[in-house]
Amino acid sequence: KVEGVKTGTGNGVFVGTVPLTTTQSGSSYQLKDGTRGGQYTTDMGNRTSGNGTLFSKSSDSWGNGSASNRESAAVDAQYGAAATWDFYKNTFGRSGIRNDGVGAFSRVHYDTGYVNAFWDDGCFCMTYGDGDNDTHPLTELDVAGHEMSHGVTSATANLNYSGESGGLNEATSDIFGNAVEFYANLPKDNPDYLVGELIDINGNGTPLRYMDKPSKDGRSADSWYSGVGNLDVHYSSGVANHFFYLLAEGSGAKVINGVSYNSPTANNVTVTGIGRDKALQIWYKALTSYMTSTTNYAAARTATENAAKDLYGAGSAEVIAVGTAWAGVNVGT
Ligand code: ASN
Ligand code: ZN
Repeated sequence: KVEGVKTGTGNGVFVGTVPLTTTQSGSSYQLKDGTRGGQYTTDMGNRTSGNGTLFSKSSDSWGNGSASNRESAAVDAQYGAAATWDFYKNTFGRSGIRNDGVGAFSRVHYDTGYVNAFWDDGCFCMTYGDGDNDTHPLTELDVAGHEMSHGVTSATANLNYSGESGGLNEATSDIFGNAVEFYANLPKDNPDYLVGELIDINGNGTPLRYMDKPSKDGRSADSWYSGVGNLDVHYSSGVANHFFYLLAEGSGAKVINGVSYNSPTANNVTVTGIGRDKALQIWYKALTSYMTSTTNYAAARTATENAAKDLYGAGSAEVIAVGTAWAGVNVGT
């Protein structure tokens, strides 16, 4: 009997053609990655209970790029889990969602017409619906990274999922979800500061969220105000998403990978960006060393300033930029 780690080929709905680490078991191949904590993907068969059936077949080539092929969404999910694993490992030295070397499994084709995706700490698993008419699976890479980052937040700062801490929890997922997209840098998924731009979840080609100017979605907050914690956490997140964009890229107009952004600020502040890599290190250090379940926006400013101080030194340009970016979203001015 042959067992072992193999490299198969996938053609996903959103990732395009990618290599996949698979497992050979006898004469069949499984969508299971023995090199990243045993991460695997199952087909829920449109049910909402149980953990589905492991994708398994006689050849090591998966999906055809169309959502009507059941393997295509599974390719996205399996690749998304691998890219998220590699992003955390190679960017922060984090080994899996709980930093314990254990991989999370993914479940696709959950329910019918289900327009969402979610992380669950209980099963330590990721779940994706197939979207409207079961033709728009929620398996885009930034969504995969977003959802699995909820597991990272839960294992670290454990930010309460309501009020301002809830907005910070959601923003952490948008920040790292988009960072996974930048990390993978796929030709079919141009890295950007938009969330869910390929899914067409609104049916008019617009993304779910915008980090440069969150209010472009019609609901999210661009800046802090005293009632911002009363918004749904997916809209109060705008303050921190905007902060992160400003810290990384700076205020004003900019074109990145062919996408145009225009990030206005509160208080007429001009922000000069310090780049994505440093901004990510600061957010991760703040999340894992300083934020707690009750951290609000004022405390997030202190947490990120402390993180920048640890990483780059007191009085460094990076610490100053963190303060300026928060001022640009009206926190702690
Ligand atoms: N997709 C949603 C999210 O991650 C699921 C939820 O409501 N938590 O924000
Ligand atoms: Zn979320």
